[in-house]
Amino acid sequence: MSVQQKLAGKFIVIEGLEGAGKSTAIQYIKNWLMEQGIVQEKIALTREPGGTVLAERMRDIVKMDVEDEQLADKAELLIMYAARVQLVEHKIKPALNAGDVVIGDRHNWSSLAYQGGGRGIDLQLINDIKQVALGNFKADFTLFLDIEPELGLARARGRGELDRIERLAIDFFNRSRAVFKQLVTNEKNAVSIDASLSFEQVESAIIQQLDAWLASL
Ligand code: T5A
Repeated sequence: MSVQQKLAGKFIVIEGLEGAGKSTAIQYIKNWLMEQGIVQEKIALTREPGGTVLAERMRDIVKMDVEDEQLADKAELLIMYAARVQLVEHKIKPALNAGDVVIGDRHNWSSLAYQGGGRGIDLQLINDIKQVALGNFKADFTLFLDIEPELGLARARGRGELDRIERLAIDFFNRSRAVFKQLVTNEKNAVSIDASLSFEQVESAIIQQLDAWLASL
């Protein structure tokens, strides 16, 4: 089987805290795919929450500040899954079925980390919601960019104003990070990358991990 055939229909996800460098890493993954002979038209990029017209509206809701009304934690969780179902059903699955490679900027682990670890919602409840919403659908390969929350938030701050979630206390992100770390330990098709390193070092670690994953297919 050719490399292009091996990669066709694969869903690669990048996860991590704010400012870990996910958007930057997506470009590295895209370049690597093109070096493997995947043409640009066969590479689809998604972001969560978002990625469809309705899911982008839901993204606006979770990011917005409303005076005198807090978004309840479980409402936040359900919006994340509503947006995810829209994206998976309308964008990701059709692209994978057409043989495209999809690179996802965040996916299911973000809900476990942020709403589970950060907000303290029972992880089993989240897994149950995931099962109802998406069944067994999951990433083929996950790259977790691991970063100290302080450093990630400093990078995010350098980019502009922090949003409703980014302004939460550092402990929230420490709890989220702990869940990400647990998830990467338990999943065989996932790797952790030290995102505190330089651009060049992160890029070379990502390429090394992608090469190893490709060799395993
Ligand atoms: N959320 C999301 C949930 O709570 N539950 C969920 O289920 C889901 C899906 C989404 C928000 O929603 C939450 C999490 C988030 O709070 P978002 O905008 O998609 O928001 O995600 P963010 O993580 O906030 O996106 P960021 O743009 O902040 O982070 P990235 O993409 O990880 O970082 P990036 O690549 O933009 O880089 C940030 C800055 O750091 C620099 C870059 O140049 C940039 O300026 N940088 C580096 N600097 C030095 N060395 C490196 N190696 C660097 N790599 C990048």
